[in-house]
Amino acid sequence: MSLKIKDLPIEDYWLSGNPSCPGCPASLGLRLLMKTLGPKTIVVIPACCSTIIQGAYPKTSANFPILNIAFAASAAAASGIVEALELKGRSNVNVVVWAGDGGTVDIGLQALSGAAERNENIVYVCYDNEAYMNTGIQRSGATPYGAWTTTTITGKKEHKKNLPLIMAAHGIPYVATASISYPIDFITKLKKASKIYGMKYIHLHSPCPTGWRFPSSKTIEIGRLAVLTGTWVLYEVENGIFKLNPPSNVLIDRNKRKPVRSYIKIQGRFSHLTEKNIDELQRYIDRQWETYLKLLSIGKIY
Ligand SMILES: Cc1ncc(C[n+]2csc(CCOP(=O)(O)OP(=O)(O)O)c2C)c(N)n1
Ligand SMILES: [Mg+2]
Repeated sequence: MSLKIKDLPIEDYWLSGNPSCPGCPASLGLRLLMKTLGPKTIVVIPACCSTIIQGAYPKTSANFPILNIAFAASAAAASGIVEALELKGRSNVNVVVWAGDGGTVDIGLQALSGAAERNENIVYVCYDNEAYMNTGIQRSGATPYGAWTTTTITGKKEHKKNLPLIMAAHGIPYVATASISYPIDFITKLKKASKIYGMKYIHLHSPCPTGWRFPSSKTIEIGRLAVLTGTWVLYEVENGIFKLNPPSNVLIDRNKRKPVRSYIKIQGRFSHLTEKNIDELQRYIDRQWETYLKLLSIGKIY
């Protein structure tokens, strides 16, 4: 039977009244994560918006243990916690990394790759708001082509780095993509990941009203459009088996995908795009889908 939101406990470990921006996907994601995994969870958070929205010492919005760590070091720090818990014979504690895209696809990548290669028993969640938001909306390796940021004022020239597939190339037991706009899918993947031994990687697409320049009431709508246009694809790679998840599984047929225009037209960060830029973005999405269709046809990719 599939999970429902009402199956989640009433308890909140990520407390209300925290200083996140209205419509913040990081705050929503962390709240869902803690409701799903429960209080026997240690969360490692590198420098990012989530460190700020915890609040200033001695007050905090987090009613669970957090290790705030240097930007590049979260997967290494989590590896250390896992080893210490194993030495103490404590096997019932989830060790989770909750990191932004900058802290994952750029600066934290070597620590993450090392932990993946060692198959450390960690759930690593990257909440991807597609820029370095905390320090003022600078571009990251996860920023999409064409997007305005304060360091790409005429639009980014390069496409987004495909980190979930890079993680799959490590051959780890579980890789999944998720979206803040599909909470049941995210929660189901988190639950599954917490029961698997070894390295688990979940990449959570997280539309940011402040950085993407859209009204704070539209976070969920924009995340849905990312998926329905095929710009963000929901899938899992479980023990090497590649599988598309709903609703991405019905978007195999290109005609069922909405045009990328319907996703970008409501975001200020794309307002300067020319027709040529939009075509380039659409072609990139179509090329990505060709890759996913090939992976689907192979089935077991490692
Ligand atoms: C080595 C190092 N370089 C730069 C910084 C400054 N810094 C802190 S948070 C941050 C941005 C983090 O971006 P991301 O990981 O995407 O998380 P977000 O802020 O978007 O939530 C930067 C550049 C730092 N703390 N340490
Ligand atoms: Mg970010």
